[in-house]
Parts: sequence; C-alpha cells; structure tokens
Amino acid sequence: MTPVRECSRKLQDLKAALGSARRVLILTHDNPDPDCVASAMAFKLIFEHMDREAVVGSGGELGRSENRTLQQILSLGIRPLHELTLSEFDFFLFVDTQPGSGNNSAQLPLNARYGIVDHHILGEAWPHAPVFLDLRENYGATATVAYEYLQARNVKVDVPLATALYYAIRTETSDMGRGASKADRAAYLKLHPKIDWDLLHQIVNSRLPLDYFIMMKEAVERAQRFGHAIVVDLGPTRHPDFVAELADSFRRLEEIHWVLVWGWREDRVVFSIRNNLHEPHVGRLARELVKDCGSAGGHRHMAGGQVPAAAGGLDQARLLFRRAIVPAFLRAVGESAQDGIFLTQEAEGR
Ligand SMILES: [Mn+2]
Repeated sequence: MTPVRECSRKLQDLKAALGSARRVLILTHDNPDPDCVASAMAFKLIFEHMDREAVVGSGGELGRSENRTLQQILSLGIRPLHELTLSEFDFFLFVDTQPGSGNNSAQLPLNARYGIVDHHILGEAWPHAPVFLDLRENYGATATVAYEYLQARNVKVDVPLATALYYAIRTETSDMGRGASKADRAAYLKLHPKIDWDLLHQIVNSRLPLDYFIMMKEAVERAQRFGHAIVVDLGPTRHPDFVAELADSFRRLEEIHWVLVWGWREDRVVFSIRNNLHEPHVGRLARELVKDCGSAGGHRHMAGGQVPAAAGGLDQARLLFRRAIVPAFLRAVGESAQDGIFLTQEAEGR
C-alpha cells in the first residue's frame, strides 16, 4: 500500500479518535523548529477541513529567526499556552513531539484525550495512552507525515505551505543526508515544483539577532574537547533554540564524534546532544542520562532534553548536570572526564 493510501486509513482513525470533539489544540515544541511549525500548520488545515476549530499552542517562543519568518509566511499564529485555557479544548494533538519528551511543557488536563503524530522514539504514555498514535521512527521529518495526510485528505497545499514543508524536510534531514527515508525523498520531490524560491530564500537567509553572534563567541570560549567529544557549558541562555543550533555547528568540527551543549533558563537546565556515529542511539542515550531527574527525546543522531529545577532550585539542577550528567555522558561515549581542554587553549597551542 502506498504511504498516502495508508494515511487515508490513519485519517479514519484520527476522525474516530476525535469523535464529537469540536475544539482541537495542536501542541508544538516549546521552541518549535521548521519541521514542527510546518507540520502544525498542515494539521491545522486538516482539522479545519474536518470542520473542527484548531488552535496551535506552544509553551515557549520562536527563537530561531528562520522559524519566526516561517510562521509569518504561513500566517500561523502560534499562541502561548499560558494565554489559553486548556480545559476549553476537547482534543489535543502533539505534533513532532510527545508528552514528557523534554521539549514541550504542556500540562494537559488529567482526563485529556490526546493524539501524537511524531517521528521521535516513543516515550512513556502520559498520563494515560493516547487515543491516536502515528509514530514513524523511520521517517526523517514529521513534515513528510503531515504532507501525506494533506494528500490523503485532498487538502489544497498552497505555495507558502509547500515551501514550508519543503524547507522542513530539507533542514530536518540535513538535505536528505541524515535519517531521510524513501518517503521523505518522495515528499521532497513532489513538493519541489510547488515552492516559491524567493520565499525559500527569505526563510533560509533570515537575519539573525546580535545575541546570536555574542552567544557564538561565548560558546567557542566555553567549549571543551574531551577526545572526540565536545562539551559546551553555555551558562544562562535566553534562547533555548540556540542550544540546538550550537550543537549542530560544533558537530561539524573536525574529528568530533559527539557534542553536548547545555545551558540554563529561569527554571531548568536545557541540553542538546549530537553525534556523527551510528551507535549508540542519541535519543535513547539522552533519555537514559536524565531518567531520574528530567526528560528527553530525540532520534539516532540528535536529541534534546531538560532538567527542571526541583526543590533544590536551579543551582542544584545545574550542579547535578555538571557533576553527574556531563561525566555520565562522557563515560557513555568512551571519553575520560579528566582529559578536557578548552578549544581556545588548543588553538593557542598550535
Ligand atoms: Mn522533527
């Protein structure tokens, strides 16, 4: 069966799961990336096509500038969760994320009926199992799944949405090089003739805030190499998106197999892990690292998570991360915590 035909079946399941629900809240990451933004837009249209009212909500903000540009292009008003009354919704759909995956802070009402459309490893069902689940770990992008639903439902994909989905698949798979499946390639090629190249240029080349460059400088100064691993203790970070973006950048450093970037916000430590190797699975590693103190999720080559400040406050969470999580990460990737050298020192020694 073709993926789109299979999706028609999934659509029936989704409709059944919706039942009489009228108001749907689509939940994104706290800092949604292009894959999440484009997928959320697609499902908003799908729900509207089903005569449901759909709102997209996020527990955080759009940090990366290309994500803000993307949201504007799509005219997608992502609402902050604290402005919404969650009990007014009768169905929730997590898109490109899951409850308790560490990248969304949505606290659903306890009796909430919810669904998940995602391509990350499946976490624990919380607080109870979803009534709808479409999880495709073998897919490179949730946007590919979303596009299949749009096609199965015969929803018209306009130029901005086609461009957004295309960009999402492209970035999420590092231009089809990282974890891209046959389905991702098929969606990519199908979207290709529908996109607006000027719009794409606008997204790709969106301007960056000065904060970004200041943070780059700090990150380089704070980066330590442990053999083939880089650990960056970024300190306070205003934009959690930057943590992921930095991890992506350091991953390209010569001879580096592993990257851990971490920093903190008011109430939690946030982190991203990347690797250039096939094993171990980064998503599972991240989850293992914080299983007793936080939450995490991810894929084979990239993961993210957080450690919330518990009773001991943020200082304790930071201390825990520095003294326990970072050494545990280094052990897991086979590097010694004793061998750290700052990249700036290394550069001076040349
Ligand atoms: Mn994704």
